[in-house]
Amino acid sequence: MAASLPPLTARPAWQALVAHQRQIGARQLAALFAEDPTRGERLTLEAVGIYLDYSKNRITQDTLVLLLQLAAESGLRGHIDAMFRGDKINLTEDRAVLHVALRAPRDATIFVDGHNVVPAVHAVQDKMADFAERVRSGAWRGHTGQRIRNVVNIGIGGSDLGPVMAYEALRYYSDRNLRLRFVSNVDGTDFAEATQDLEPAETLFIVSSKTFTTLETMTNAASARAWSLAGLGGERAAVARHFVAVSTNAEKVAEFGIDTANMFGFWDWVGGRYSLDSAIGLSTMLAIGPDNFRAMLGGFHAMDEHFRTAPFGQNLPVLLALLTVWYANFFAAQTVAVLPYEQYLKRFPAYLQQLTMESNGKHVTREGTPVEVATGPVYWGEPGTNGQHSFYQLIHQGTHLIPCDFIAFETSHNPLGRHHDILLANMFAQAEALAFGKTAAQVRAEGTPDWLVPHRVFEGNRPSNTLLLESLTPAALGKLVALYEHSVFTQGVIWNLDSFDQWGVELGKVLAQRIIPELEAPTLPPLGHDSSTNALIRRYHQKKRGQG
Ligand code: G6Q
Repeated sequence: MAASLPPLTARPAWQALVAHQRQIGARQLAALFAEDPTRGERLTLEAVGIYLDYSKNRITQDTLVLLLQLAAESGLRGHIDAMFRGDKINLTEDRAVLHVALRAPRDATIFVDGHNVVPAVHAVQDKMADFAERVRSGAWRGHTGQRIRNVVNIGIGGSDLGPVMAYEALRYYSDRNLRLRFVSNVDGTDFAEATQDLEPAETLFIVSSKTFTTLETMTNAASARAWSLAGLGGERAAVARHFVAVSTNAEKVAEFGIDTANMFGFWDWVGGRYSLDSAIGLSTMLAIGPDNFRAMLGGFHAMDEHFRTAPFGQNLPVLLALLTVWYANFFAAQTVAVLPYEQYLKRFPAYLQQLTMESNGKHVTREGTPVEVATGPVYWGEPGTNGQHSFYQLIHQGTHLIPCDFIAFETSHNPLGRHHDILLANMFAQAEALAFGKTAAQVRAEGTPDWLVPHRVFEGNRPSNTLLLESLTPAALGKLVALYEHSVFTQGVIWNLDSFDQWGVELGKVLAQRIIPELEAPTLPPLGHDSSTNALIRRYHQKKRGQG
């Protein structure tokens, strides 16, 4: 499919966009709004419960037409169909990419290698629900007969960021009798702090690892097992009551001492960063209960269907993706700020960092040739209004163009006095200030002395999207995550990337495996690294042995 397409920069729409950008790139948002008083209502899209206002982007109707043409010329329709059909679109790992199957309804059929995967997906979900109910009701007891009050998820990367983000996002729906903790870092501090106030007899560990070989997770799991056994009288049988696993690797799970009856499986066609709604979401389900978890999956599915069926001009993920490409490639914007005005979404930017950057941080195309243009931008952000008191300065007056995604909910789960109005007023105000700024004349008219005027000028013309949803329900979270998943997919299609591999994380892992024994050796072995690495290892080793 992709191989028969002309290279990206040779596509007619690309060339037209280059010319178009030269014409309209410097146009001011203020002028665009002045020309068309309906712009703020026209350049919006409402679908599956999400209202997207994209009017504050540096685009005209022609820009949209050309971007949509670029999507068509990039074969987006074919790529979407290929993903939903279960084709092995993760070329470098020869795998299907079917996170959409994880949220497909029971009666759907999705085939991988001639085999319908949907029944197995639902069998795992049912098993998770049964287990979650038992823990939540107190039917599942610890080794000494005590009720489970603490659940610690041990996992990293895709086996951590989704669960922790979803737990924080849906905390309002969580059972407050269960304390959820997340341990990811191999830094012993993470484990020590997460468990320092917990009772082993009341603590259940979920070891979440697709491969069950990840160094950090297996190191933390071993420490957890030792901690658990030490607190429970050292009986090996205790492990079965205090450890469950989420993995695709039954052999390794059994080797660790976890009863495979308490293992929740998934499949190689679920990428780590796309696994939140697989069994990797077990901690989320324990926290919010199976019904809420299923409602979240319903939200994901609603967005999947929207993405699969809506015409591209009315397709939320496609529009978001095309706008990202527009700024990344035609304005050389290197980053995107994601700014949720919702405290419960405090880990959402961190989650998106992995989703976006591990997916599209690539330097070669699917065919292995160097990319011709910049690919995945750096995603970052913090909840508003906190960010306003720190880095917004640079977004407003710095020299970098930083497109922003503002996200908010019309109602709050914690409607406290004036708080929500103040919160939303701030978000609307920030988008307004970014777009329209404040001219020198306006600043002067306020009586500002001349020497201070340049410092107080806001150039404006800084683009943003605003996403408004009604309330941060489980379904809303599912829709929001799927929106970004499919936006990332669409960007990857335009750039002709394999958005589903992550070879860039390998080299460091391999080098660490070589250095670990060097650090652990009682006497320093001969070192064969570069002089900087050698010196660092030598220094650490000497300090550790008290010789420094
Ligand atoms: C995500 C990556 C990566 C992965 C972790 C954990 O897409 O593949 O972040 O999730 O390395 O891997 P395991 O689940 O196998 O421990």
